[in-house]
Amino acid sequence: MNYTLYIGNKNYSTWSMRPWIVMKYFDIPFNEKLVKFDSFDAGSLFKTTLSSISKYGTVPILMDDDFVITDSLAICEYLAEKHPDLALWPTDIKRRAMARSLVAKMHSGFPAIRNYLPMNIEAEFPEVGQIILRDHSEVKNEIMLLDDLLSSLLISNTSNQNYLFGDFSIADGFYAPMCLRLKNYHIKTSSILADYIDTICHTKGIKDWISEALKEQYFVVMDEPYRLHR
Ligand SMILES: N[C@@H](CCC(=O)N[C@@H](CS)C(=O)NCC(=O)O)C(=O)O
Repeated sequence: MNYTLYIGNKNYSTWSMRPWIVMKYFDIPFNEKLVKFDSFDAGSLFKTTLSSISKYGTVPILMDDDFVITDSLAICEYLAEKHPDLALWPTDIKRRAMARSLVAKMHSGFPAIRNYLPMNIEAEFPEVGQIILRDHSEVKNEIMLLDDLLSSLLISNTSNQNYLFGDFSIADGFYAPMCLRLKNYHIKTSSILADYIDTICHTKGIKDWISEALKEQYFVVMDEPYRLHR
């Protein structure tokens, strides 16, 4: 087993962040290949670099020797099966089903939060957060649902670990980028969720992703068209 994980810019790429932090948290060794975003046009450097590896044209991509897996969730499921000793999912069957439901919700849901509050780890946007909440009730509604889903799990947690299902799992890996969005746009949450966001920001692996995102010395014009420098 020889893993290589292809990812996008750490500052922006929520999808890349998920398997990366899961692998770091569980000490699964891998080589990292960062393919910088320039644009997502067919002729972009990003797309042409990926085209020799996968037809899907997105990151993350995991290679296990020469076997290619695309999609953050498929990658995490593959890793969970390859490393059954590591409990990447909760060990109890019902809690595992709950964790998978929650991850499925993140994988295909929360479109308004994704659209209006893109992850940008090195920036703080308190005013933008307020304007988005004022003008887009769909964002507000999704944040209320998110808070409700996560805090009801956290409040019933009897473990001494402050993660969604007690010990850190793939579910936390999937919700970590959401925590960083809420933090950077200064979105007010319940105190239970605020504590969880703090735990996430200080979690092994996630701390490294954040500090490496802060060190990236470039910004992406398609993401921040009005920016002049970083
Ligand atoms: N469902 C995919 C989504 C991956 C995805 O959209 N990645 C973005 C970067 S964060 C990408 O590569 N976008 C290129 C494009 O949309 O053409 C996953 O979970 O891996």
